[in-house]
Amino acid sequence: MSTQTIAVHLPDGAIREVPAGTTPFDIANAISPRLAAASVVARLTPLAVATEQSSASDGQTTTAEAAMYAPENSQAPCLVDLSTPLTTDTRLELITERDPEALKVVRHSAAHVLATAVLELFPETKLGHGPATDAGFFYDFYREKPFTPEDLAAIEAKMAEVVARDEKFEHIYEPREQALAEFEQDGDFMKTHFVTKFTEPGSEVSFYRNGKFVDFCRGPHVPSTGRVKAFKTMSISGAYWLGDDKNPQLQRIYGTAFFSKKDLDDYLARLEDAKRRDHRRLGKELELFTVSEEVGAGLPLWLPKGATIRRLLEEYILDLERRNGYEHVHTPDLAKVDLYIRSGHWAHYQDSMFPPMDLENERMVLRPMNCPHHILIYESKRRSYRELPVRLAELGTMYRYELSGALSGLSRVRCMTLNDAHIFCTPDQIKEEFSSVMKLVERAYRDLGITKYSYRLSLRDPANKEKFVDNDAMWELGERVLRESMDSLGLKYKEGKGEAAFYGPKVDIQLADVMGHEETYSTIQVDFHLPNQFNLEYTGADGARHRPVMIHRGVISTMERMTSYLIELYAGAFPLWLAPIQVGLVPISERHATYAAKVEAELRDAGLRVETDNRNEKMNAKIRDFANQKTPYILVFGDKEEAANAVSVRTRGKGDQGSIPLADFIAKAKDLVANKSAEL
Ligand code: TSB
Ligand code: ZN
Repeated sequence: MSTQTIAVHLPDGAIREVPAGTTPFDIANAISPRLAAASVVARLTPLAVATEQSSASDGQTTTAEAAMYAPENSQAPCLVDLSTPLTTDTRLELITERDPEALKVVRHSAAHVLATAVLELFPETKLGHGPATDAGFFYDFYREKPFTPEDLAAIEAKMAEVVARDEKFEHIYEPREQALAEFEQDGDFMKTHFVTKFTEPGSEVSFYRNGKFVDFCRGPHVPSTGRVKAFKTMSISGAYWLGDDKNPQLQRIYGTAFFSKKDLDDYLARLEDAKRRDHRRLGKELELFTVSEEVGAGLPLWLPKGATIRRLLEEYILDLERRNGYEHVHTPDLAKVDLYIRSGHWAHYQDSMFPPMDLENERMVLRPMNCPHHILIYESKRRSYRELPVRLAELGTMYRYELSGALSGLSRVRCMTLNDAHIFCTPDQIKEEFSSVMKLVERAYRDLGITKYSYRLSLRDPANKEKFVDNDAMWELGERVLRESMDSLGLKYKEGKGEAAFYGPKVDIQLADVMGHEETYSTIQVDFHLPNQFNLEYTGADGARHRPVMIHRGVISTMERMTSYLIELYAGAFPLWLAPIQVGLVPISERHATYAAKVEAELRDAGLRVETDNRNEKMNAKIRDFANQKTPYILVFGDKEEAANAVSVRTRGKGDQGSIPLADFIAKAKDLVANKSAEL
């Protein structure tokens, strides 16, 4: 061990001079044993070799560890084991359970614990790789016999033993050629592949050992298996080795891990909740939509009840727009390729478009966006400044070639109808228009019952010239306008680099599902590009020709995506105004069919959506079926109700409310619908 001294800079500004070889754990322990026990890993930022300190101490000895955590004089921070000997001057941060990166380390260590358990129970298994993921971890295994659910339970129990043994994670090195020879001899084809691919000939290869288990791995890891405190195996799925169906089929075991049992339990509860709300499952159960292999992936078919919800959304938003100065137009779903060459879609957005159709003497393409069509409507006559802003809106259907792996129920589809509008205005009008769109969004969210959302300022990635129009001045201006607009409304936002539209920056409104996964719903976009491409003009007060600015905006997103959100938000139990069937009628016996017809007619007349269950079934079975469909009101009636012109009301979530006059029920229901009430 060298007697050389190195300087370790701590986050509070303190500098500790310690002998080279001291570990982050030693330093934590010297500060306080409690800190040492709470630390999971350490973050090192090697100090520049060129700084006075490091050249003075000549702290450039490159050991294998140093090469791992400081490749080629890199000053990028990196995570290392608490047991890593420090060899150069460095900044050091001890990472405790509060740091989200620490969770990744725990999960990666949990993957090693999983592999340890699998090899102890099924020694013939060959190992693939086992990384941490956003939701936990997995490990890929090759074994001829598939793992059964009982095997999975046994593996989880064995993992608990490995954790209880509290084996140290030791970082070790082996010459590459020796490691390869051993893997090859054992038939470890996947490890052989990884070592060959990811390490250099002649190098020392990094491994981690806990107990008898050794894995090719760069780390870092928690100090010992005992630190994997709360974990669970989740599922098994199949995947071909290297994604090639000619290769052996692997079994991927998924698991998750947290710092505490409570965190794990919370996560599992959220997962259950997500399953209960899953719009794809509810879409089937409540007969809202279906997908057919014969039509194709990402092209859902709306069943009558789903189509009702969609129509209600459409009517709602068209009306809101009409009252806010929008003019509705209709334009076709396709156009000539040339239109998109001119707009820039062809150059920047082609990957998301379906390929063109070559016809007799023209090339047509399904539109991926509605903007060019609306631009041509703007252009269809001379425009004066007095008409601006011109707000052209349409429930515009568009087609995007989304990757098949990204498709999901109604939330990500390939044929979608957007609540779209393009506002053509003067530069002076941008902020005011921006603010009115924001107000529309807030109003719509209030009516739909959406309360949790966040704002994202979506910017271009200046390095990506393929995806974004190349015009620095234009991007800077758009970005400034959006920042100023958000600031003047006092709205906080995060930034998303590379999330802009190809023609300009946008403010996106993000909604998260139960698992915290975010998607963009509403969007407001500032565009100086398309008005230029199409030489758009208006006559100013000065009589001269000026160029308008475009604002692209969608208030309630696509009908598909918004419906998926509402299904999950309400777990299928829609507020009265959105429920496909608002009232279910249950005549107690056949004798009451005439009264049923009368009740149904009156409710329909009042604009309510009704269904009568005239089957020859028990009353309770009929009630149960309506309840399973999450019908807001179930009205039951027999002789007594008929004689009194009344109905017995069962309210969703509240149960039997007793008998009331039919007219009173109708008045109440109409009122709740008119107010878009969340309560029944
Ligand atoms: C707002 N030209 C603009 C428009 O004028 C535009 O198309 N913007 S967009 O590309 O951001 O799409 C608008 C919205 O459509 C998105 O914010 C998102 O909510 C929704 N959307 C996008 N792709 C899909 C998809 N594959 N499935 C369902 N909805 C989608
Ligand atoms: Zn647009």
